[in-house]
Amino acid sequence: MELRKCSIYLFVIFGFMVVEETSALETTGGKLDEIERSLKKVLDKLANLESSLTTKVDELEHKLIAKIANLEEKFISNKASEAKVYGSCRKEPTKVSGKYVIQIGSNKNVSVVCEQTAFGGGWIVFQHRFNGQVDFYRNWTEYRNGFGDLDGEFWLGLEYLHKLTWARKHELMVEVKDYNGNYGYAQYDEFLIGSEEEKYRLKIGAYTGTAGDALLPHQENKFTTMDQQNDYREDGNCAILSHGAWWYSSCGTSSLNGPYGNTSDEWKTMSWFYFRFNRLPMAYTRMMLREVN
Ligand SMILES: [Ca+2]
Repeated sequence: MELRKCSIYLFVIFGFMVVEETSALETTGGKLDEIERSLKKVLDKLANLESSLTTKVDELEHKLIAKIANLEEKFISNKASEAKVYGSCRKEPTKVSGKYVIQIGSNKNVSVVCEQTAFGGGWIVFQHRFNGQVDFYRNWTEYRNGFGDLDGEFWLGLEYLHKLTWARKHELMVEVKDYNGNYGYAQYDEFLIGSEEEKYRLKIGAYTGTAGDALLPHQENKFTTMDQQNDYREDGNCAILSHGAWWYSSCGTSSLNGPYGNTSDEWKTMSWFYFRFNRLPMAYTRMMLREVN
């Protein structure tokens, strides 16, 4: 009897425990459900974030690629414009007169002044005088290599004239203006300068213009400087007699590298005889060459 009672008690106690345990489990299950829902919400949010981040990253990537392509293009075009050096003022596409770098001879880049508008443009200026600030009484080496200031008065150099005119056919333009403001020009349809061995011999074509053909008596003459006499005068050096440097004959009808200044001493002038049939000085001279097609 006692044992039976005991068994009942135990059974009841066990029953209680089972009930309690089940309800606890039920509570835990609810919580788990809640946690699961929260987790799902978090995961959903993460998925949203991931997709919007992916979109943003894609957008940025596209922008970056476009920027890099743009920069690359700019860099290439800058490099191309920097590297683009033409063989003459005529080939230079910019039609503004001024200083340019052109290629003369085998890959030599030289700064020159281009006249890009007067007489149709495309002219390389090789002599320019207008204020007397540069001394033109110079030796052979200086006339060969050039001297002066491209922003002012200058002589480009015989070696460049030789290289240019031997590579391609050129024409010549000479401009003069006297101290009364009278202006004239002389154009020659061919201009060819020999090598240094040939003493930079002058060859000119047919003349047209308003200044007179004062180079005609200098046709085929060699260049003469104070230290290198290649003229035909027997009693002296025309470069020294004229204080200049030119394709002197004996000594001839022009000397545009003579001394600058308004003087009545006909031997000491920048002269162009056939302009006014005298050797009176010029206040302005400009000599230019242009390649011919
Ligand atoms: Ca002589």
